[in-house]
Amino acid sequence: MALSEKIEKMFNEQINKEFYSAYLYLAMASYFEEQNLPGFANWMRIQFQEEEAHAFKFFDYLVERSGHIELEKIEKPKITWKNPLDAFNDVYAHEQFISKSINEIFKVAREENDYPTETFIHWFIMEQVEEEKNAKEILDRLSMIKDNIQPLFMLDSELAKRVFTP
Ligand code: OFO
Repeated sequence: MALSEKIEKMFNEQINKEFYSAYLYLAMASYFEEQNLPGFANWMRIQFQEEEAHAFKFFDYLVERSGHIELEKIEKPKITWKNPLDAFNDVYAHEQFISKSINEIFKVAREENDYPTETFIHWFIMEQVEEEKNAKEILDRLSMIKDNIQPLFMLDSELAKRVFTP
């Protein structure tokens, strides 16, 4: 079964969105480095790697289904934030946006009876549950921390332990 033009277009757009996500988190990594919060920066660097891996999953699927890949320009991300809370508000909002985009692919795959695509996208649906949960947990903790330096540094040390698990 050939991939429909609609699905092919959505996958190409999703590759771009995943690379944009990677770029956004890399921008946040540099912001946190400048704030002397290396743990937060580490968390963002790992997030960058995860997003790149996501983009490649879509890329490889297009290759497997003999789809045409068209790489578009990656938008320049925002480069500064008011504080860590502001940055994580953006992370959470961005992940919600990505979840909507993934769900839309699932919906179209269903409408088109494209079972392989529907199956492929299951992994991403659950990954987005994880992505939103991770962002929300840190966001909630930052909301409680407010301007208290000590707990902020404690959270920074925790985030320094994150490792990349593809
Ligand atoms: Fe690719 O999950 Fe975040 O954006």
